[in-house]
Amino acid sequence: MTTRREFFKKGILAGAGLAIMKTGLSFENKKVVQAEDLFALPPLPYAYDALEPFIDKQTMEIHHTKHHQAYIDKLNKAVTDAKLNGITLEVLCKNVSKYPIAIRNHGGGHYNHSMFWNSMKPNPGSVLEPAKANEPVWKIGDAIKSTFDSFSNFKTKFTEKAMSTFGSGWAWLVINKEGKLEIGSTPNQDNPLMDLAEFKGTPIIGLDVWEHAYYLKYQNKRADYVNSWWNIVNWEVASKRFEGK
Ligand code: MN3
Repeated sequence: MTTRREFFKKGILAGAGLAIMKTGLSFENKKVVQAEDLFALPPLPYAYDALEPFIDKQTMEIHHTKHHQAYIDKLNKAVTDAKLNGITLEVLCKNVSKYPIAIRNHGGGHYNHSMFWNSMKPNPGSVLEPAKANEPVWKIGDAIKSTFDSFSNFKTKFTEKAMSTFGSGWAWLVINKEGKLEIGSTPNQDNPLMDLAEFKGTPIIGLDVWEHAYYLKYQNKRADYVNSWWNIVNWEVASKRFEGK
């Protein structure tokens, strides 16, 4: 089995001679992204088909290798043009109002997708054996229950937010400045870390509601995609983020 570190080293070796990247990615231990030069596509923590039947292999592959890669390529160009090489993704988001719009769009795109991949996990099921119910436990489970009365109520509210996000954007569960869980959304590739965002906080989970995230399998039926996504939310990772780990 190739670990993420080994995978990453191989990526570096493949790019040897280009002298481009030294990028680490770990939402789990709060480092988010450390970029000393330019950004690189983080490997998925599972196979492209691992989220079937909820998100199909083709969507995952295109979303990761084409959409996410395009945000990174354009971000690297924008960072280089603005002579911001070495900036971390988190610092970039928190000060985004000072930078060109390309940095907002593509830096947000890189942050949001990196977080999105890590917010999901496989939960395979079949006609004979349905996927396991995926309810949050750990500290995030307790916090959701105390804030929203029940997981079911939270799910309804989050789903409504995802459904009412007009056009392309993201639905989020964050810790707000009062230290409470809160549901909100951001347009385009904005996120709640951004200084110019209307909805601010520390992201715990984010759901991509751009059509490219679901159109191949679900066409215009965003509700079916959102309902499926609940099966594959990685609550363990969400709880670690919530606990500041
Ligand atoms: Mn996307």
